[in-house]
Amino acid sequence: MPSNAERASERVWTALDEFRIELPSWGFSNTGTRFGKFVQAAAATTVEEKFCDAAQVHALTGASPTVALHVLWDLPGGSSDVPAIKALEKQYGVKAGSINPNLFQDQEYKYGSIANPSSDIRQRALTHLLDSVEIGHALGSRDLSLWIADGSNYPGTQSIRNRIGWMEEVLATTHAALNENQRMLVEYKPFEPCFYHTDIADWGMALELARRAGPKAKVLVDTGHHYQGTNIEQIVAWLLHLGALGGFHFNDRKYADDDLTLGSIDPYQVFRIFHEILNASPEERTSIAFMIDQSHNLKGKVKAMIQTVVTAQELYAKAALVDRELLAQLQQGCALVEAEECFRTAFWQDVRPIVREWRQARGLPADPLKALAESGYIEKITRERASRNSGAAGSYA
Ligand code: AFD
Ligand code: MN
Ligand code: MN
Repeated sequence: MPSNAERASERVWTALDEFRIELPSWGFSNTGTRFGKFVQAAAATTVEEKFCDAAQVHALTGASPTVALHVLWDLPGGSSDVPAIKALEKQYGVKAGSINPNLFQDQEYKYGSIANPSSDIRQRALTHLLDSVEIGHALGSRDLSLWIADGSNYPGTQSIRNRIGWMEEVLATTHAALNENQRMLVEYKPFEPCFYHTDIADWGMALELARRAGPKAKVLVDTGHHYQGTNIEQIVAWLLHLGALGGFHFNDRKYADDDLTLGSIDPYQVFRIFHEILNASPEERTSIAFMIDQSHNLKGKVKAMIQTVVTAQELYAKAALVDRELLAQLQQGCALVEAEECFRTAFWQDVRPIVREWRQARGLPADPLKALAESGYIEKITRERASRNSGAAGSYA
């Protein structure tokens, strides 16, 4: 009969074996805030360099075999760029993951995209969405990841109600174009870039829009897209219960959508979210997309991405330590302190030794950040890319 410690160790190894988290292509290129951008010499300036960096992160962590693509930035030629992406997949050994349409930066989207009062602009947005569905289909990607930045800045300037109906129409038409292996993930965000109302502002709006679009539409939870104090793990439990959780964009925040490193501000919250996921059935878990959505404005891009994946693995390992059978009994019996101790003791445990052991058993470096430092990869890409990143010339994506 295995001891409790052996059972816990087995849960951690199983969890680490299943854990996958997708990398954002935009996390490797120069980004900034609305106040400016600090250009990094080693930042990726082409989609090939993004694949190269993603492949380095996956090689050192073993947990990131896919990279999310932003259609306008990574496939500026649309579907005609698919062969080039397929060649990069083959060359670097990481695959295209979720496809992210871009309905937030072109001038005609000033008053919105799929919620714009102009039917012509809504049609233009729909065409981009349908092109993105086609790109996803051609690349064999499962998820179309929709972030709609639409909204308004002042009361009375737009009909919130009319905009709902316009979004429903476009999302339903987009859903109808999905093939049997595709899904569309509807992301929500309370504010920014709009500051009075955002058309898809919370999980309830995203849920209802997804439901009305069709059965292949699910909700995407970006951990940075909630007001202060929101109980995100409760939202996760509800979406799991409703079969509506498509996945996550992971990052951390102190104040707003800060896109900080996952777990850097509130690791206990990530642990609680991961506990809800590990408490779900294996079938539910396979349908949940774990994706990083962060901008590393000051940290080195590749180093920050490896730090993020390592942190995610450690927090997932902590959540796996929870003896969920015992916890369920304690919760059922309302043994409050015992249940809390059963739960939080797992969070306090230092899992780095067991994660290092797992890494070595899987042929991975025990310390991915140390391995990166010793690899000379950062020095190499700095030499190769510095001239293209000089001054403000650094590309946004
Ligand atoms: C920004 C948005 C949103 C979106 C991401 C990628 O806030 O999170 O998912 O860009 O387009 O972070
Ligand atoms: Mn996001
Ligand atoms: Mn965001």
